Amino acid sequence: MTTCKMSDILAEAVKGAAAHPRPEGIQFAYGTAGFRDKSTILDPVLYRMGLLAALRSKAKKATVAVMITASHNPEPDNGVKLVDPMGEMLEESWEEHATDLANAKDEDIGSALQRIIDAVDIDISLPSDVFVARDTRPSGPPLTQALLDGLKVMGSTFTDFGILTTPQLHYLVRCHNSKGAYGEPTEEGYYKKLAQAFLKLRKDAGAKKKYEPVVIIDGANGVGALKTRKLQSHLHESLRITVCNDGSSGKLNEKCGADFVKVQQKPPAGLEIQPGQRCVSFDGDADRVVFFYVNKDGVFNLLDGDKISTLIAGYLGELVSASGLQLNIGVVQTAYANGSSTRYLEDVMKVPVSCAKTGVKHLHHKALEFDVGVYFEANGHGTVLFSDQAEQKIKAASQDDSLESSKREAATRLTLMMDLINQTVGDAISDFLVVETILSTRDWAAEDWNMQYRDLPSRLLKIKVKDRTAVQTTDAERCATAPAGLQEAINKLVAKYQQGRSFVRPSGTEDVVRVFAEADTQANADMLAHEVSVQVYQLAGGVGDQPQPPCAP
Ligand code: NG1
Ligand code: ZN
Repeated sequence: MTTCKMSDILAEAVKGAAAHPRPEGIQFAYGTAGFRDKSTILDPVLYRMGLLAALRSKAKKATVAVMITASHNPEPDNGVKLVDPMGEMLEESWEEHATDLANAKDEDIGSALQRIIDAVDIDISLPSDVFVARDTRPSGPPLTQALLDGLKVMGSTFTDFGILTTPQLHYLVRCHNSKGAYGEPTEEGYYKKLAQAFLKLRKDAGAKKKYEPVVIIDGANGVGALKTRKLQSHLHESLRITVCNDGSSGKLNEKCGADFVKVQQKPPAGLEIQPGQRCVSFDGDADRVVFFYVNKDGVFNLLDGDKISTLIAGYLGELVSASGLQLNIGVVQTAYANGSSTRYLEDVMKVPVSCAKTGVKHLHHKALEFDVGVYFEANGHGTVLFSDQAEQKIKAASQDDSLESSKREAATRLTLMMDLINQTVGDAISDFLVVETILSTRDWAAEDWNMQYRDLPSRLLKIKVKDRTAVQTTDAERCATAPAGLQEAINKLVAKYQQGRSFVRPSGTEDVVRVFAEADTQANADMLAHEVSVQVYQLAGGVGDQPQPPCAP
């Protein structure tokens, strides 16, 4: 940087805004997934996030990262989120700074930056460094340019990694800031770290009766498909992967991808599936994953985030017991977790379960309370966190020659699982390899995994209202505190149904109120969701036509 005089930098930032003018009348908000909107209006937001990322880097005295993606949203959308030095989501208190800066008028950018500098007490003369990546959306390159313009104005150094999955960028920034302790800070380093752990965990696998090392991946026509192809050469012949929806013809997230499969409860377009064939769907930036198969009667079976966390918690729990280490394992879910999964974890597996608010940062935070914290949203976003102390104990046990070999062996497998798991954030590629490892070790087909517990039928609906903030909640979103009377109405409806459960909350990413219901049969879950929707519509200012009852099957 040629000068570090604050007034010069602020004046440059205002001048630079001329090339990235902010449209009148739009309010942006940094929500659970950063900023997300139609890509055509995001240019000024990206410029400002360049300015902000430089400040964040100065404040943390470390490299931070910026990911340009709208995940599972349709292709014309895009978005941006900041990543903190150890690969965590941006600290919550900075979300407000991001929103303020994004909404400042062009000429007020200087004072908006000044407010942040004063509030956080940032030494502007410090250097800043930012890692940048994007998904495959066509709007990615121009939006990257706007971001880089913001970084350049601040005199920040940066590395533009081009197209990466979201979790790859989280991995890279953590490797870089931990000086390689977390892994080699390159894309190749990511594949090598995962593949080495995966191959070692497979080495002693004996002959299999049920598990077949053959899988079809639905890449959502996005970055996950490209990166899985790169990973494949590192896996040698250990796993035969067919990548479908690889972006060569279809559109990103259109009738495919993890969100489509979870919400529609059906296979994506573009896959030819044999009965029992294990299939995997990634989302548009490859931080979510769900598995599914179609049985011999043609019935679709989904193995979502709840099934994944149950599988992982069960296996890690066995390894911890076998190692003789005293470590507590817990699972973190949201209210969207299927009730059967919570009951199975608590009553059968005897694993403590915590419920967090929607949004991975809330789950991540709660998972830190355990030595080994497994967290997943039902939609397939999740990972496992090992506390520093757990990590040290596990590593020490794996090298302790005085331990019985079975204990040492279990600890060694745990160290390999730690390498295979991307602890920075939910990672479709890493989670996929973790699941494959466990299924192979257990010699399970998808059907065996699915039989652990039977999901309760559920329904997720969305209702448009005048102002979604009219709905407020407490108790990890399971209880509505506003509008008046809504929770009482929900309680009455729920009481009519066997195994009924329902809750409502305002979405953090769309202008809607979400309604969730589950019950003993699909028809009852559908009816309960409908009846609750009508209450939301009537009490919370619904717009458009009143919700219609579900059609009879
Ligand atoms: P909202 O729109 O707040 O429900 C959705 C998902 C979250 C999370 C975020 C971020 C559901 C019901 N909600 O949030 O779990 O993944 O998007 O992408 O799946
Ligand atoms: Zn995603």
